[in-house]
Amino acid sequence: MLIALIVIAAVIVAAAATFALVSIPRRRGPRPVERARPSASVPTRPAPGQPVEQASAATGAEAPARPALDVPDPTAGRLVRLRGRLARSQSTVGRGLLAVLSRDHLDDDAWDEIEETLLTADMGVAATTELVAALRQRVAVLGVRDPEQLRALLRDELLAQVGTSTDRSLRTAPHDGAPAVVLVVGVNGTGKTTTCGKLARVLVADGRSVLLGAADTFRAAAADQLQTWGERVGAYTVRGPEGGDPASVAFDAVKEGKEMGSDVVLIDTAGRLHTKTGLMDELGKVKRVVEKHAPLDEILLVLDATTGQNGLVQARVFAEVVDITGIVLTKLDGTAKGGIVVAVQRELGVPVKLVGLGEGADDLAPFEPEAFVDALIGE
Ligand SMILES: Nc1nc2c(ncn2[C@@H]2O[C@H](COP(=O)(O)OP(=O)(O)OP(=O)(O)O)[C@@H](O)[C@H]2O)c(=O)[nH]1
Ligand SMILES: [Mg+2]
Repeated sequence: MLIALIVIAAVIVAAAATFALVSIPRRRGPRPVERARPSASVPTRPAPGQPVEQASAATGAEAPARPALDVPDPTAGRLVRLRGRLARSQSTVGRGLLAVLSRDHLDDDAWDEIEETLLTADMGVAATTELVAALRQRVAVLGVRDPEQLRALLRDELLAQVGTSTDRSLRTAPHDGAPAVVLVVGVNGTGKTTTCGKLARVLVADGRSVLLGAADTFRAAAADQLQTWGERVGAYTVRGPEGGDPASVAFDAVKEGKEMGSDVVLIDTAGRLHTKTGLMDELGKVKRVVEKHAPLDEILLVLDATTGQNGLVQARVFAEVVDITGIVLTKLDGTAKGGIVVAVQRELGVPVKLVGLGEGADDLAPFEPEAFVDALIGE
């Protein structure tokens, strides 16, 4: 009996041990380390034409569940849709001007008030003087007193100052088998990284493939910020080690963009004070190094519209170091000084190509003079 019990117990122990061996997974070696964010200047990248999600799966790493890609708003007519954001400019500039213009007598004081309103809106002395002289003459010659006609004349003169025939298109079409290269520059906090992110969305909405270059190597957070924007629309980000050479990241980004067959390479740079020569020299170097691949297609200067005249000083210095091809005026939603559009174009002889009208992902609009002036004076 005892022997039978011992045999049964032995069988049970053996069965339990076998079960444990089969059901408990064996670990070979240490637990795998979570895949670190790439820190080399050229991280593993998707193959040409391969979407970013597939590329990370192909690396063999456990790909984290990616949220579905955003579908950015279409870009056509964005400024019309966002015109409400210019409400502060509208109430001070547009309504102010129309209120004076519809007085019974337009005497010298009234014209002085009109001038004052335009100057307060940061339009600048030269443009204001021109506009007031032209408007005054037309009102006198035509003897216009009807508010609707006065409004039409004001619209005409504002449009003449903003410029309707300027080419404001962004050169973002690939050419000679290589991507278009866009460099984004400006002082600290003007909205460069946000603009790169929003612009990537604009380009994706228009059917282009985009690669981002995080040439702001001062802070790791800057590259993270850009990469987050990119991931939302499937744009791959080339980044470098913190404190690394921004010119080499920019160079690598263009090289990667060529190899991946991207349409556009969009390079974000660190904010730099226009008064610090070392930083401005560094920017010149970024430009020269990228141009070893090919000339830059666009150099966009990002200006914060709320900084007024100081923005013009920055614009002047940046234009001396790199050849600015377009201006992005950000934060126009937070200011009554919409006239800065006119002043900065006059200052640089370069068109405003994009305007930032809020912190939302699609609050960046291609600049359209008619929509802008209509928003300014109210329809
Ligand atoms: N209201 C408003 N805020 C904006 C706009 N564009 C950018 N911002 C905000 O401005 C702040 C600075 O934006 P960033 O893109 O980080 O600026 P940056 O130029 O890259 O800054 P640095 O890299 O530090 O020089 C953020 O809080 C943005 O959300 C805009 O058009 N309207
Ligand atoms: Mg930035």
